[in-house]
Amino acid sequence: MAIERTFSIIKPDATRRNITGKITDKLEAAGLRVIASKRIHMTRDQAEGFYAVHKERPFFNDLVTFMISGPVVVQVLEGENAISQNREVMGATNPADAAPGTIRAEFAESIEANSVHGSDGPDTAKTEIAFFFSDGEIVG
Ligand code: IDP
Ligand code: MG
Repeated sequence: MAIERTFSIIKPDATRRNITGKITDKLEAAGLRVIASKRIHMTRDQAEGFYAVHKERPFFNDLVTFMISGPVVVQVLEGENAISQNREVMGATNPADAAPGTIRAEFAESIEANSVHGSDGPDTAKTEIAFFFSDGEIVG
């Protein structure tokens, strides 16, 4: 098994409800280690850049507006198979489809306000980490 790094966002619906600790607890219980973390309020430009891959999707504008509606916590997570492990503990995009015990099953409000983001593969993990963190901010 490989030690990997992945990128996570605790989204504005979760910071608003003051459950960043509860979500981080789920990540840590799943064997993921928080090796970088900061609370930021994204600009529209940043959110549009981060989600550029979804630019053609019908929900893009609403998603960007949601992501800048409040602060978020961006994190780098490290652990065995961190990318798939994080996706597993996050649960399905739509909380209605998320497996019991997952973050989205327990905390998400809707398919949009679904509490967490997680990278979907090694290439996106690398790009997304570099989008928000410099090497010196990551302490493994
Ligand atoms: P993921 O976060 O599970 O990887 P993606 O398909 O990459 O899901 O979508 C990115 C984000 O866009 C989702 O987490 C969610 O916030 C939002 N989103 C996805 N599908 C919909 C939708 O059908 N309506 C509204 N928002 C959506
Ligand atoms: Mg995605």
